[in-house]
Amino acid sequence: MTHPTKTGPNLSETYLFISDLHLCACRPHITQAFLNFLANDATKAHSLYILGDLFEYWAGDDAVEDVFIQKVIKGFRTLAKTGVRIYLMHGNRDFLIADAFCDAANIRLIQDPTLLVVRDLRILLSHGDALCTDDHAYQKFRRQVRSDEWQRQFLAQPLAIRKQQIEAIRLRSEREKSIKSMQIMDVNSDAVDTLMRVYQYPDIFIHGHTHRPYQHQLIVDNQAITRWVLGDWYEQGSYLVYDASGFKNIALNP
Ligand code: LP5
Ligand code: MN
Repeated sequence: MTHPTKTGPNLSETYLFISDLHLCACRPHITQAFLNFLANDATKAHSLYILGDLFEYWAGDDAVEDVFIQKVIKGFRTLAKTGVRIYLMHGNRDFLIADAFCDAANIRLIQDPTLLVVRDLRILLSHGDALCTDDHAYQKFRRQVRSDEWQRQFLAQPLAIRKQQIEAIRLRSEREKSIKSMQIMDVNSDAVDTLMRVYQYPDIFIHGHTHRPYQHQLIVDNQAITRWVLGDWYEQGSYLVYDASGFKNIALNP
């Protein structure tokens, strides 16, 4: 759906949205694709929004010393120097990212959800995992690991121990995902509708997490809302662009 009165030629800036890159030293071609994206396509943007799961996992900000992380930080800093504003939202895999990483990378951390207003277009941004309310095991886990007390205790442990614990969770998560239905692992439509009401029916809702890129047209309480689901970067990079011609999904060369 287009919003002709709201996406006219008056919009001179370009906004980019990405999520679920799952960057990891174990996938060097994706890291390179991302660094290329930062050095090329992203330089044309006014703002870049990363809607969670930038990293495969984040064990704590003491990981910034890592050579691989330093490479990513350098890519962000170079982009930020060109004047592009970079915003990052936590995902379910990197919610422990804190100020040390963001300051080093010249990135601003934003809350999940965040309402972005461009001219008079209201764009709601989220990672999306909080909307998977049918996935009770995951939501229980989420409540636990998002508590301040749990995070304080977890982060008090040495990095190597934290990484070991994360590996155990990752294994269990993969095992459990293999027997969960696709429906359980998708966003719950009532949860989406509720969020749309809370934010008074944004024009656009953008999220990731499910790795099921699509443009959905919703009607919630007679209000039209476009829900964009962003793709992951496992096989190929992609981004959603918003500029004078509206919204468009762009796939990067593999
Ligand atoms: O990420 P994705 O899309 O593959 O899967 C998610 C849900 N899984 C997760 C786990 C992460 O993938 C891996 C861990 C990331 C690191 C976090 C850093 C700090 C935590 C360290 C903990 C020691 O988010 C998956 C959903 C799927 O999305 C679709 O929505 O289904 O959820 C699961 O599979 C979770 C299991 O169902 C339940 C796991 C229970 C683990 C209990 C461990 C108890 C210890 C907790 C700490 C006190
Ligand atoms: Mn996710």
